[in-house]
Amino acid sequence: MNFSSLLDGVLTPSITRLGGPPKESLSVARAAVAGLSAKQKSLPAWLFYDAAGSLLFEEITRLPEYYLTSLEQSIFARHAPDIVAKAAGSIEQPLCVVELGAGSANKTLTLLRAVTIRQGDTLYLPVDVSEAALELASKNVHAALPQIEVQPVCSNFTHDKDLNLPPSGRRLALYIGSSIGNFDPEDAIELLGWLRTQLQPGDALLLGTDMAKDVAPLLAAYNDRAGVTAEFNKNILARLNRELGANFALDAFEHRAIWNASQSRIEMHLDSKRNQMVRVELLHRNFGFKRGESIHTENSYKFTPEQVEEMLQKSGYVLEQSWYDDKRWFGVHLARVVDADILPSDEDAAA
Ligand code: AVJ
Repeated sequence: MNFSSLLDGVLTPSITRLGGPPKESLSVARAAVAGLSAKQKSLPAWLFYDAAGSLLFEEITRLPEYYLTSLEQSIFARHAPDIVAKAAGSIEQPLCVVELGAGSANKTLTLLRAVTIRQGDTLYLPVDVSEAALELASKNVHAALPQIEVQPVCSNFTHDKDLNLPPSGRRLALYIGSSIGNFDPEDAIELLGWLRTQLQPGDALLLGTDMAKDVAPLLAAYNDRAGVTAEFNKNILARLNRELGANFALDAFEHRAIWNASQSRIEMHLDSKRNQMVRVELLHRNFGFKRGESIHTENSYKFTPEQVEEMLQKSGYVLEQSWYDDKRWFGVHLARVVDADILPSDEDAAA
């Protein structure tokens, strides 16, 4: 196999890159082999977000059916000053803001504005796997709030060891947009637990979660009438065509989004419309699909307030306050990093 041409990335010097140059295409190849060889075929949801997929997701956030982004934004619009004040607490030190999966940072501007109103300026560290997204984030934040110092960090934060956050001062970590919903419960706790190791007691985490609700609006949000979500879903196959020399016929697969009640999650699948064989040139492999056989591409968990509290507590935080929209469809939760000494031990938990 020869991936060398695909691995040549131009490094942007102003961006801190953790874990060396991206072995992006190697990861894509590995994920494709593993996922397409399994009995229940699957592809990991992070594969959605290449340049085309990121644009499609932006388009999804503007769809009338996709309430998540607009409701979260409405919560920020209404409560940002309160959220920031609670995050800072009684402490006089300025807050520094670190954001996991920052993307273009457009959805963060309301919160950042509230921070600057409170303390004049701030250090903002957007963390993202995509360098293109980080460059956009720097531009967007600089244009809207020039007093903010932006220090982008290019990292796949699910794998990298250390974010190297500034050692002093109180930090506000952001993980918004219900991105946490893409992880199975155990993995979500592992991720938030890792984030906690990057923070200090007293630091704050602001977590956005889509809440459990009637099935109808959930299904509508992932089966939009304009078909953008279907295109977003199929982009995962288009990406394998582009990057791995696969020959997926996009019209031979059908977008399917269903509600899995027992797991409290939306699942997205791509169903093969017929018996077919797909060649993936760079893997030197063929993959057979039966008619109706699915590739499971995403889980999007929906939470009760109790589940949010439990997830945070198991990851080493204490939930301090939640803010909701009027329908309680979306929640924004402020949690505090607790001292390791006061965490319940395994024995306590077992007792
Ligand atoms: C970015 C993970 C929050 O799960 O709703 C949108 C991704 N998938 N439409 C979500 C997504 C289908 C989105 N998250």
